[in-house]
Amino acid sequence: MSFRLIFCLIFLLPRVILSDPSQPNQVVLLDTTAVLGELGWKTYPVNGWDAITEMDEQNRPIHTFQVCHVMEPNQNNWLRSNWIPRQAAQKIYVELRFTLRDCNSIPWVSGTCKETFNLLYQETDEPRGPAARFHPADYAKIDTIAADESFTQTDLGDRVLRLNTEVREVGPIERKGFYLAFQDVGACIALVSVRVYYKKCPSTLRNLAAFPDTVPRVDSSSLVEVRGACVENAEERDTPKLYCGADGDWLVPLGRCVCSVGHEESDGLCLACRPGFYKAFAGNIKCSKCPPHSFSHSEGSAFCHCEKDFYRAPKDPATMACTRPPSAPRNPMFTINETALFLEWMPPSDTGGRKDLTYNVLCQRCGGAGQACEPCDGDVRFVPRPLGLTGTSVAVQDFVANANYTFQIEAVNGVSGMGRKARPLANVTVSTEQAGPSLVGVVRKDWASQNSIALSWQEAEQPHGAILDYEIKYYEKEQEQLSYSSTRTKSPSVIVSGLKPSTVYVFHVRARTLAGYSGYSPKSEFATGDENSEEASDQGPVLVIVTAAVGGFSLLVILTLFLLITGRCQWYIKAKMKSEEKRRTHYQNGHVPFPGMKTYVDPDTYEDPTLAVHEFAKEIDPSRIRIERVIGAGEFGEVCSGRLRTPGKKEIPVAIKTLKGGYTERQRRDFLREASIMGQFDNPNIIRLEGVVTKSRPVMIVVEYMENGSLDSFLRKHDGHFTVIQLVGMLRGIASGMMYLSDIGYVHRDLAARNILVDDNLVCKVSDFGLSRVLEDDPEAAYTTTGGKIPIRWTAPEAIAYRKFSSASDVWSYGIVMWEVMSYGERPYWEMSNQDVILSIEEGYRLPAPMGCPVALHQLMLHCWQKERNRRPRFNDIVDFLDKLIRNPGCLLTLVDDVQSFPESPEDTPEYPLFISIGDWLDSIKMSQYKNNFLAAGYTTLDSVSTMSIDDVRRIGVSLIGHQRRIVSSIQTLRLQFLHVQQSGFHV
Ligand code: ACK
Repeated sequence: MSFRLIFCLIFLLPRVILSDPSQPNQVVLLDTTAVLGELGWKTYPVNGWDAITEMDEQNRPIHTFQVCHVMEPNQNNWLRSNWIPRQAAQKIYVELRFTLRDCNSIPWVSGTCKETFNLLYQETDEPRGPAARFHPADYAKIDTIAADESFTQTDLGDRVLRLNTEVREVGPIERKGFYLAFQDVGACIALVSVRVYYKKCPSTLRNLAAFPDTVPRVDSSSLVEVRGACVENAEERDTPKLYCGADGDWLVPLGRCVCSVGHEESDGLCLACRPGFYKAFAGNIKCSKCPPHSFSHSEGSAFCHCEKDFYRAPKDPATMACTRPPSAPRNPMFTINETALFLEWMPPSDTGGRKDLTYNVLCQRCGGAGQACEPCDGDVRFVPRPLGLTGTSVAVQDFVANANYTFQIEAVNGVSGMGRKARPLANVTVSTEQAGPSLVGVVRKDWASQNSIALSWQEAEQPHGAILDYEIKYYEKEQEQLSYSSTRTKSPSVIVSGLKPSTVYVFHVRARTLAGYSGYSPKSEFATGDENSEEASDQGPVLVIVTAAVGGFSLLVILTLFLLITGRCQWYIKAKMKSEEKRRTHYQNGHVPFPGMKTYVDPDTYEDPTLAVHEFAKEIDPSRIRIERVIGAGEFGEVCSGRLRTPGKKEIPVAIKTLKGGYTERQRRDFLREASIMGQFDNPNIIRLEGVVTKSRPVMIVVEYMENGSLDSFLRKHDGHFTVIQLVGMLRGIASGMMYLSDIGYVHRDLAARNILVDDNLVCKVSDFGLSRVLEDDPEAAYTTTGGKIPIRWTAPEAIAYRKFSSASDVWSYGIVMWEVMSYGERPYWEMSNQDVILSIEEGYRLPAPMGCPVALHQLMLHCWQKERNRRPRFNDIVDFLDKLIRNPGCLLTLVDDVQSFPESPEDTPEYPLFISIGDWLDSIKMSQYKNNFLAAGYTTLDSVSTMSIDDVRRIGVSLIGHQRRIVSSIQTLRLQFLHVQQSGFHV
C-alpha cells in the first residue's frame, strides 16, 4: 500500500509566505518559495524523494519534496539542492519548513518507520558537472532534524497537521559555494520550503555618516568595527564608527560628523542654507537668519555681507550685526579750577550699534590772537589718559595759565576708520585766563652724594599769589626720551634721593599757585658723586627716612610719619627700633627659628602616616568622650560637640570631628593629617588638639570647644556690636597665632575668617590645618590655571600666579581677614568674580576701608597687600603694631571717614585706580543700579561725590544698609585718592 496518496491529501496546506523581505539584515542565497521555474534538485535513488510542484492561486509554483517509505526497511533516500554560491557569507543559516508524520498515526509500520531526517552540506568552489557521480561520503552532517510538532491528536481523535520550522547555522564557509543534502532513513516527510541566507549589518546613515553593508564575524562574540564616511557637506568631528554584531545589528555608535559651514542637518543629510540665512560654523546647528544690517543672496552662505555703510570689525563674530562708527559726542562741557580742568560730554546719539565705545580727547594749544595752534603733546596731562577713555569725562592737569586750548572729543568704536567718512568730533575751547606764577630763579646744586642731590632755587619774582608748592621734574640725561620722575616740595629746596651714583641728571622746577603752574625752569644738569666722593655722607632728617624706606621697613616709616604728624604716639619710634632689631636677628635668610624653638615637621615626610599621628597626637579611649550634638558638617563627616573626661581632671567641653564610615585609606590619612599638624602646635591662639581616636570606629579628632564657632558667621550675626578695641583685640589674637606658626615655619595657605574659631571670651584661634587638603575642603577654593585649588580672594597674587606660598602670602591673607573683621564679615570684593578680583589686584586696586575703620588699620591692610611680598610686614610687626594701638586707643580715633589731610605718602604707598566717571566708579563696586540716583540728585562729578556723608547717601535713595556701607567705604577711598593725587609725586 502506498501512503503517497493519503499523504498528498492531508498535505494540501494553504500557501505560507516563507520569506520575509522586510528583514534588511538578511541576504537570501536561496528561497525555494521564490523560484518560479523548475528547481532541478537531484534525488538518489530517483524513486526516493518525490518533487511535487503545485500552482498557487496567483499561478506561482509551490515546490515541495516528499518521501514516505515507512513500510520498507533500510531506507537511504537523498535529496540534493543545486549549487548555492556563498557570496560574502562566512556563516550561513538554513531555514527548513516541513511536516513529519508520527509513526503511531500509521498502522503496521512499527520497526521501519522513522521520525527524523538528516541535513548535510558539501562545500565546493564550482558546481559539479551533470555527469558527476553522487557520493554520500562527500557530505558533512549539519544536524539530525526532528519535528518539534508532528501530527497531534485533537480531543475528537482527529489528527491535525503542523508545520515545523527549524533553522541551523553552518560556518565558517570557505569555498565559493555549497550543496545542501537531505537524507531520509524511513520517515514520512514533506519539505515545504528551504531558505538559505546569511546575516549582514545593512548599510545605514548614522550621525551624518554613511556605513556600508557589513558581514559579521563567524565568531558571534566579536564585533566588526566599521568607520563611517561623512555625508556630503558634512565633516568629521570624532571619527564616526559603528560595530557590526553577529545578528546583523549595528551597535555602539561612536563619533559623528557635523554639517559644514553654510549647511544644516535635515533628515540625516546636510542641506545648503537658504538665501537670507547663513551658518558660520560647522556643527549641528541650524542656519540662522542674517543679523541686522547684513544679507546673503546665494544658497549655502557661511556669512552675510554688510549693507552699505555698515561694517564688521576684524574680531567681530559673523553672528554679530553689522555696525557703523558712532556719531559725535554730544554737549561737551568743561569746568575749570586752579589746578584741573574737567571735560565732560554726553554719549553720541548713535553708538553705531556697538558696545565698545571709547573716546579720544585731542588737545591743541593756541597762542595769542593770530598765532597758529599746535598739538599740546606732553605739556598737559590727562587723568586717566587722553585716548581710549571708557567714561564720558576726563581731567586735564598741568595746563599753562593764560593760554587757549581746543579739545576735540571723538567717539570711537570698533569700526571707526572703516569706510571713508569724516571723523565726527565735538569741540570745546577753553581759555586759562588767570595769571600763573612766573618762572623760578636759577636752580643750584647745594651738595651731592652717591645717591642724592640737594637743590635750591630762588622763588619766582612774580608769584601772583601764594606758592602752593614746587614740582621738580628730573631724569637721567642719557635716558631723556624714556622716562622721568617728579617730586614736590613746599620750600624752594629739595633733596632728590634714590639716584644712581656717578650719573648726570637733568632737573626742571616749576611753581604752582591757585592759578596754576608756571612754566618749567631751564634745564639744570648735575651729577651724583662716585663711591669715593667726599660729599657722600647723607645727612638730615629726610635722609634718615629715605634710608629706612630703602631698608625695606616702609610700613614702619609710613606709620611713623603718620603718627608723628598727628602729634601723638611717640612710643612708635622706639617700637620701630626694637622691632627692626628683632627682625634682623630673626628673619635673616628666611625662616630661622629662635634657638630652642621647635620647627614644624610635615607629616607627609613620614613613610607611615599613622606613625606621625601617634608621634604628635594622644590616642583617646572613646569611653572618655561623650558626644552631645551635631554642630556642623565637615568634608569627612559630622562635627559634634561633647565632653571629654580625663582621670583626675575636670571634664572639658570639646569639638569632635568624625570620619564617616566607608572611607578610603587615603581619606583616613588626609583626615588624620590635620591632627598630626595641630598636635605640633602649642599656642593660645591656635586651636588645641586634645587627641585622636584611631583604634576604634568612628575615627575622631578631638579639639577644644570654641563656643562662638567660626569668626565670619559670628561677626555677621553680631554686626556692629563690638567696639573698635574689641575688634583690634581679636585681630591681635589672630596675628599672634600666625606669628607662632610662621616662627615654627608653618605656612597656613587658607587663612580666612571662616577658618578662625572664637571662644566665649572673644579669643580667636587659628584652625583648619592640613596643607593641600585644607584647600580641597574649602568651598571658596577655586582651581587656577597653574593647577591646584586656591581661595582667590584671600590669596596673595604670587601664590595664585605661581603657587609661591609663604608666611608673606599668609600676611596678605591676614590683611583680608582684617578687612573681614572690620566689615563684620562682609565678603571680600563683594560679588566680583574671581577673575575680576585677580585683574583688579593686578591693576593696583585694593579693598577700600570698611565703614568706621580707623585709618591706622586700613593702612596696615594696604601694607599687607603690597604686591612686592618682601615689603609686606611680618606677623611680629603686626602684633607689635596692634599691641601699641590697643595701649594707645587714641590712635584709633582717626577714622578713614574723617581724614581731611593725609601725610606725604612714601614711594611705596600703594597706588589706587582713579575713577573718572560716576558710572565707572559705581560699576567697580557693583553698585551700578544707583547711577541715576546720584545723577538725579545733582552729583555729576566724583569730586562732588567725595564730599558725601552717609546721610547724603541715604537721602539719594540708597536704602539697603549693606549698600550704604559699601558706597560710603568707597567714598572714603575716593577722598584719599583725591588727596593722594594732589599731594604725591608722579612717575611717568
Ligand atoms: O560656623 P560654625 O558654628 O563653626 O560651624 C562650623 C562647623 O563646626 C563645621 O566646621 C564648627 N566648629 C568646628 N570646630 C569647632 C570647635 N573647635 N568648636 C566649636 N565649633 C566648631 C564650625
